[in-house]
Amino acid sequence: MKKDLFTFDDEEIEAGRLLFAGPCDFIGAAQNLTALPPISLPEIAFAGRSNVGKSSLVNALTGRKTLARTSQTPGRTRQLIFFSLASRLQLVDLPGYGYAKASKTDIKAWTKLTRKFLVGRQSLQRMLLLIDSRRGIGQTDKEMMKLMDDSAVSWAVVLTKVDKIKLEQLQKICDKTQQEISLHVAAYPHIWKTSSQTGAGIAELRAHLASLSLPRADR
Ligand SMILES: Nc1nc2c(ncn2[C@@H]2O[C@H](COP(=O)(O)OP(=O)(O)OP(=O)(O)O)[C@@H](O)[C@H]2O)c(=O)[nH]1
Ligand SMILES: [Mg+2]
Repeated sequence: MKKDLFTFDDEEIEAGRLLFAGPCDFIGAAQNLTALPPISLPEIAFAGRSNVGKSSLVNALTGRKTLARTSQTPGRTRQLIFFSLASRLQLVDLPGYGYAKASKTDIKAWTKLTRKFLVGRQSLQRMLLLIDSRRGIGQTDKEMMKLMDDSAVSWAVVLTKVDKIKLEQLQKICDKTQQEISLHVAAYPHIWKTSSQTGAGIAELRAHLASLSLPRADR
């Protein structure tokens, strides 16, 4: 019998592995709403501050080192980038927010695009809000949470870079994050703890995302 919703048995872990080991195709990049690919598959979007590790997480999940472009320079991903996984699930790498050097015009354009995407994208199953486990939730993350709540989009926190902190620090940040998300109606109750570097938590996140995907065509 399953212990709880967030523990996965071997079969579920394998389903996740299989989905993410399958073909992964670049669908397109959009800088504005008219350039979005048509709605076709259930979608998962990766949001978070610049440099939090969104593109790295997409790469770690799909086991491809260079699928999503990562960089040392914050603010690298400036478009919404779409990938299709075995025609069963679409991943969307969003531009990061909170980049200190971004101009007001850039921030305005980003907020408008993200808001419109959140409100109008019926295929969006879940937003993953990435939080750097060393920094915790900041002001811009809170604004993002509000934006997602207001858009009635279901979202979940993924802590990133857990390889960089000690276990007790991780426990503390989890407790604090749990307190914050309990205030939000649209927040998923579980916090994912991941490292794109060591692979920690990646198999579980794959299993979870597989449960949101379309079933395999050969079933
Ligand atoms: N140690 C460690 N470093 C990581 C991890 N994930 C990402 N990084 C590093 O963090 C930096 C930023 O990672 P990206 O994946 O480009 O971040 P991003 O959120 O896509 O950034 P933007 O596209 O600018 O919004 C890179 O130097 C990565 O190598 C992790 O799990 N562990
Ligand atoms: Mg990126």
